[in-house]
Amino acid sequence: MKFASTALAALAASLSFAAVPALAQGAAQAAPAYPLTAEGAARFVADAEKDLSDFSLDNNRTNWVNYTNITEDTDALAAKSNGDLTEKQVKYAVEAAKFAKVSGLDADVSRKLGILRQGIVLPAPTTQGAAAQLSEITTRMTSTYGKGKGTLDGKPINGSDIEEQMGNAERTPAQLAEMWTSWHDNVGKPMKGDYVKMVGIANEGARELGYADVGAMWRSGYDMTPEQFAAETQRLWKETKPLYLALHTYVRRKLNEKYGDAVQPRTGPIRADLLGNMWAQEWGSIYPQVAPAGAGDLGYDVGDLLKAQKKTPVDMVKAGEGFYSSLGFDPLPDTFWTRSMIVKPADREVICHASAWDVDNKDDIRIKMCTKVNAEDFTTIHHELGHNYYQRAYNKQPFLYLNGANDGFHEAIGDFVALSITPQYLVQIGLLDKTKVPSADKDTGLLLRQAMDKVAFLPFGLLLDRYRWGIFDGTIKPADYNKAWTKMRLEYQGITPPSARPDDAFDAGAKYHIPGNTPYTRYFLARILQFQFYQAACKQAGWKGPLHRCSFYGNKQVGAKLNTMLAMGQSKPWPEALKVFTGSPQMSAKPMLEYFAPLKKWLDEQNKGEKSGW
Ligand code: X8Z
Ligand code: ZN
Repeated sequence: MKFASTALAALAASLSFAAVPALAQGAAQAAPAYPLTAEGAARFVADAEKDLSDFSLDNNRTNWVNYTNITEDTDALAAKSNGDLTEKQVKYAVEAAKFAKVSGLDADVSRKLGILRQGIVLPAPTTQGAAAQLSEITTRMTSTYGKGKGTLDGKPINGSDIEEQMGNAERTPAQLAEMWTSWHDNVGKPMKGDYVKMVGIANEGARELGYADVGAMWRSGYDMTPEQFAAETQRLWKETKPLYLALHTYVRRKLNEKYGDAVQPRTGPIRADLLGNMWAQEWGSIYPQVAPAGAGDLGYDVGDLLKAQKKTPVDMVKAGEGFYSSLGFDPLPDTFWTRSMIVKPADREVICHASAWDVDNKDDIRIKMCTKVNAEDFTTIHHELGHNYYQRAYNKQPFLYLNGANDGFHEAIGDFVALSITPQYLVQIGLLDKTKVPSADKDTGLLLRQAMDKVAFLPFGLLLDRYRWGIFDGTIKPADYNKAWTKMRLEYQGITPPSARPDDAFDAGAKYHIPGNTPYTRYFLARILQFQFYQAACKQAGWKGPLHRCSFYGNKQVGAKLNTMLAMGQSKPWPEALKVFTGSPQMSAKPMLEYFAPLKKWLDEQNKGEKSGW
């Protein structure tokens, strides 16, 4: 299964988390009749689990080949395999529903029935040919995204290069606007027709399975009711929103000082293309432009350190592996190094958006990235490896439990580890000279640098699915797709496109997870959870200083405890897994707020007299 990005399927396990759609028919032999008894349910679950498990190896390989070499042929093969998977998944979901009222079910059988019913990312109706049609559409969308180009100075530029250039401080506002607009026009707009069709088919599939729509299905995967889950996300956002607003106000003022009123007014929303990232989801690459004089000069940038030592992408992955090894995890298998795609191949089209795979659900773990030597990708490597080590830790679980405690956990592990990339840690691994460790008076700068990525992301992490929930439940109609997107980007993030957008655009489609159909609330949850994990690990390690200076590098006890949580996979409700590592079964924003508390105080002082909000 892949965890990446794309979406798919869901079922738990295996398949990729990525975008691919699900499966289907294939095993079209007449299903054996299972009596509606506890024993019948147990037999049904065992057979379904075995069939899905057997199918997954071939499906994973097919998707890997497609994602790392996009051609008409690999598209066709992937569409076929994923269509077959969807059919299978739907068949089992329908069957699983029949056992809903059976009493005396074994606890694992009951949990697995729930996973079979709920775990399809994009269900197709059982109508002949529907799964195949859905799969063709989703394959076309992901491959279109993978091959997408924008322009810079009128010349075509591919996805991973344009992402890098959006964070390049030397680009002018005109160049940033050109890249932003061309990417949204070229990549998003052409897929709108397919997206509308996809929503119709998948919603029909969800209704056949007894859900109101696909969004309701997505909200049902959290060991609580969909309503409770939506309320949880709202609670966490309410708690963290003041911190986001403070950051927004401060960054807007700095951009106004840099660019002047004509480009970035002092009040109102921030121009989306000025924030160093195509989607304005993380702002860390413009840190030097907003750093306060004195306290903001950290004296180093991880990307510059890597470049100065001529580190390669493979070196960066080795450094990531080194962190996990220091916690006591086994080294990556040799096949990781021979089978992963670590840099963008020059001779073919690929999906550059980073992902992590476990092709055989055992130890054939791999990453797929178009790595650039910079700070952002150094963090992303730790993120992807977090998926791989999680996959390996739970590989003894039965197939339907081969997954994170919830999807936010899967996204949080690598990020939590990367929070330990402190200056002192960089010294330990020989990247930073020990005389260059920023002194305590640079704490504000260190925290601001982190907030530019972690805090800035929160509203984006939330709005992507709230937008799709609206599309799936029909509140947002196709004619309003773009207006609604721009409105929500304003409402949540306080950002605005560099120029007015045409009504028939589909700007959301220019973000990988939309064509990829990867549910996105997982990343919002992960931003919160990673600070819970980090605070717990630092406590376990006996850390006494300011939280953000803590690195648990080399701590085998932390590693052992982490492994206990990871090895559970999806076998128990997520609050139990959370409790194993943190001692508490509740998601809480408190650790994140504590981490950033000194920064919040500083931002509030800086923002005196400024108008907050937009
Ligand atoms: O998609 C990803 C990972 C793969 S699971 C690279 N992330 C989100 C994104 O890029 O939009 C990580 C952070 C948020
Ligand atoms: Zn991820």
